[in-house]
Amino acid sequence: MKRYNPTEIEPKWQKVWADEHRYQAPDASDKPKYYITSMFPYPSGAGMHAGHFFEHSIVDAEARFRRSLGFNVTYPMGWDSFGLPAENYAIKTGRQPAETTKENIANFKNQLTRVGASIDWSREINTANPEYYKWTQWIFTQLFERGLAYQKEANQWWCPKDKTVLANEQVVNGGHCWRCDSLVIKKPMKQWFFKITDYADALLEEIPALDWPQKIKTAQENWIGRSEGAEINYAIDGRDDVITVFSTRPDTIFGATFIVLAPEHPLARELVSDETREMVNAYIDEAIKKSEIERSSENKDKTGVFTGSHAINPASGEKVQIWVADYVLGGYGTGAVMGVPAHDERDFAFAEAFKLPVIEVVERPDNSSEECYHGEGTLINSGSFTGQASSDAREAIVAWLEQEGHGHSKVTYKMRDWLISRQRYWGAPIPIIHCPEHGAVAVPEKDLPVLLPEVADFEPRGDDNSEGKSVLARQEDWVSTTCPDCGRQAKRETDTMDGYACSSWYLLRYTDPRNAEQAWAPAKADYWSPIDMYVGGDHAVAHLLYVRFWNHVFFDMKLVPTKEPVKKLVYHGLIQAEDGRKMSKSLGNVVDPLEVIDAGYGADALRTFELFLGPINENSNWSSKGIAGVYRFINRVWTLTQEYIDSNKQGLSDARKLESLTHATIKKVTDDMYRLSFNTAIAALMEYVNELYKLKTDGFIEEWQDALSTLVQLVQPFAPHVAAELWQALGHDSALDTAKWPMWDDAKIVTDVMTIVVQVNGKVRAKLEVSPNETEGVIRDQALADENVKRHLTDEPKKVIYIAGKLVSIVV
Ligand code: ANZ
Repeated sequence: MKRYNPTEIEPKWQKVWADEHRYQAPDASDKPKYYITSMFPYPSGAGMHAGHFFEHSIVDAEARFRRSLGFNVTYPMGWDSFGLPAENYAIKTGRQPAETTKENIANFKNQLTRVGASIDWSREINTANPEYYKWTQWIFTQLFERGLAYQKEANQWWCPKDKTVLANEQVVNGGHCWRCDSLVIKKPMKQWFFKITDYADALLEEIPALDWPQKIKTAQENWIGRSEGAEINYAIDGRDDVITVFSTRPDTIFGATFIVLAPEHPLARELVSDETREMVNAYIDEAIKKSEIERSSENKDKTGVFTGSHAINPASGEKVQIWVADYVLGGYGTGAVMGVPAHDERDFAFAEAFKLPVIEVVERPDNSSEECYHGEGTLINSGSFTGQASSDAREAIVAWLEQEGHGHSKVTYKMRDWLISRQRYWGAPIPIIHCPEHGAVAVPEKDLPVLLPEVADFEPRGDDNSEGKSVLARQEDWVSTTCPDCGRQAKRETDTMDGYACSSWYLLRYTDPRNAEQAWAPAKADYWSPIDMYVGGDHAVAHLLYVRFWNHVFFDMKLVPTKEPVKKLVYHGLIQAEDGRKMSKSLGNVVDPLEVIDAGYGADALRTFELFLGPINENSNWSSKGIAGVYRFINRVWTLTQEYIDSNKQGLSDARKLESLTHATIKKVTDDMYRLSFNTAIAALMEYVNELYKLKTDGFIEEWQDALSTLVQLVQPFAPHVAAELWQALGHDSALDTAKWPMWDDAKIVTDVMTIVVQVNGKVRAKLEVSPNETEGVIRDQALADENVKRHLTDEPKKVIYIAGKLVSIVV
């Protein structure tokens, strides 16, 4: 008998698949399409570790499953190669990013090939390739023409070490750079932004209908952070101008006893008197250095300074003090608030600290003991509005303010416009030319791409260049150009685009990756969009929001068929090291997948093992024992099949039982596959193999051909190489990839009953009669639904343990 030798069969099948372009999907087919991929990697120097392979094991199992269900499946792959990580890696190794990126890609590609992923390589893309970034630039110009890309001077987070501007989400751990952990500072600079706020409502509206994990949908909602309220003008005592505040509780206006300006507020330094000037300026200088997270932390002691000026509460007519305090943020609302200490906790803490008056204006319920009641109730101390319910008064007060010219209703968003420009080398140059006559002019399509020049020295050096521009500013020949409108001497924009721009449309480029005339042909996007399943395991809130934003814009441009780009999103857990910690080079606990494969386990065992570890959305730990166990399982599949092939098929095993077992397994595995419950599908296959070994003692018969062919088909999504080999060995001429997923027939599943005892806290409370093929979930549900069991469930069950075929034990 032939021995199982993955080292021999895996490269053989990988070659067949590559030579025959087996996984190349046509752009038209009478089959329904299925577009699946994972969030594309940035090709780092470290390569992928076994944890990264988890993602591809998931995507590939699903891709192979869908293929055999009869879908036209594409599983494309590409490289997110522009951006800081690649550039920093190149700087660290003292080499050109173009060169190191190329090497890293080759390494990643080899790894993915060795794991047997059924990738449609005809669609491979690389965001740092001019053929690709030409279109990233083109999209920029389209956004620019639509007023969705603009430049403005803004205080930006600046990392003094990486010498680049950072977006809010790249400032972490209370004011540190996400890449190098240096303390970041604020610096005023002219920056490019995409106007994502124009799409805030549209993006919010579509969230409920998305087939995405709730956790991620909530994160998107919070990021957008829609607040309904009002802008209210407070006249400044002794001046002609006003302070506009944003409040979500205009109904509490009679309780507004002070005004607070953010340190960044343009009036903060102006409303001072000779006595307060020095203190206010010193306070502001300190405050603007702090991070927003630090400033808005709930339990931080409130700090602030009185400006010396007063404002008039438009409702009560009372004079109130104007303060500057860092708990009010410059970039949110209007950067000014009305302080209502009786009903807002932050204002309450502030009033306590500085002995400011507190006026209750919403009646609190009798049982409320909070110092500061922030709920709804009947208005008190509120002039003619006294006696109204606060929720009704909200509208009435805004209507009154509007009538009197003191304010209007207003919707505000937490989300800011997307800061896109980077002062770094390794990115797509922003396709703009600055003309002394015409200002910022988009580079015409015929002149795209604006090639990133090759430069010997690409290290950022903020010091020789006080404005903190990218190294492109040093390439004088490149910078100097002519205006596309008037032909006069002009200068190129020297900022590059944030890597998020490249990754915001790659899913569409996969639909038409070689198009030299267009970013993609709308007809191809019509066929493939939206993506049916998108798999990721990172905190991808920003990425997912940007992908959605661009797709909404493309929808408005009639370039894509749907507003939303991603139908189903799957979020997977991490495979951690054997020690339970995250795999990381610095901890020395990284498992190299190629080493595992080369050690003789093979890719099939590696993939199957990773999916067997647990539910895909949970974290699990690597286990060297575990992989040995899974290897044994695959070996048993091999041996059983080879023994059957070598046998005379004249045995006496029970054909009916064999068929029943097979059909029950198809049913269970198919159901699990649809639910992406790969670990239970693999467990069912192991169980099936155990049962087959028992039956085998009576000797093989011809009917085993079907049973083993089915086994091989069901194993294929997890262990495609051994499956392909055994499929051929079983005498099938056609490729396993094109074979139809097996169907079960309920009539063929023998339903003798088994009795399951149900215990509650150790006492027998029921006996269930169930089919031996019944799934665990159904048996548990039946146990919990039993009338007598329910009577003894005094509380929510703490634990429900199922011992297969015997017992359900409920602990309350
Ligand atoms: C008066 C008031 C009374 C408020 C009350 C709340 C409760 P969200 O839900 O986050 O939008 N606010 C407005 N602008 C601010 C800024 N730049 N920095 C810090 N706080 C700011 O919260 C809106 C509320 O947060 C606004 O409503 C304002 O306080 C405060 F019983 O106004 B409120």
